Amino acid sequence: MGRDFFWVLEEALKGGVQLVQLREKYLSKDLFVEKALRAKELCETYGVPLIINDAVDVAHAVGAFGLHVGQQDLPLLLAKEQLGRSTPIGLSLDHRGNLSDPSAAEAWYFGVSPIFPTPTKPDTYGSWGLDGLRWLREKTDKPLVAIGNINTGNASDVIAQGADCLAIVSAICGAANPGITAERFLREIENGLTCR
Ligand code: TZP
Ligand code: MG
Repeated sequence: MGRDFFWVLEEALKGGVQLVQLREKYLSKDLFVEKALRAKELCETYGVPLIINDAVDVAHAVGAFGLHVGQQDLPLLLAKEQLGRSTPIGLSLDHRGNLSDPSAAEAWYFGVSPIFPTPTKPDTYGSWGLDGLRWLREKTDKPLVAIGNINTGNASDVIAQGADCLAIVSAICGAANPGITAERFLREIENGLTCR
């Protein structure tokens, strides 16, 4: 039995999480909107922006800060037309070739997806690894959000190799104390920055 989502979210926010992305692949639009509205309200209490994954209609309905799309989702350029040019949209890059796609030029940030193989999302194209992340860092100045099996043991390396942001599911949501774990991640980010 999972723990209450909003409890985990609030603990993580108290621990210092600075950006939240809500990813719901199996909820109806109505339930997604309901959850997103509550999440947005909670995030706002902590001054944290909410990004909606792969649901332009939900992002629009709740007035989310931004949207995230993957390579298999609604094309970024279409999402941009629907949301308006000022809404930030992030794009997952599955491999090096995605960087030269027209949509990449329009992305606000790149999800580096995944950095390491992860049981949370087994159906990935492959994984970037730290070498791939370094390659990407040299090719673009856009913010790089690393995702995939990031934990407190590898977070500082991922930052040291050029990631600007860490997107974390299991290591925070599955932690006994999500807040303390979020604080630990912030310290690891600091450690990683000193290694650059
Ligand atoms: N996209 C690439 S990896 C991933 C997603 C949604 C899941 C990351 O989850 P975890 O548990 O932090 O490895
Ligand atoms: Mg997707």
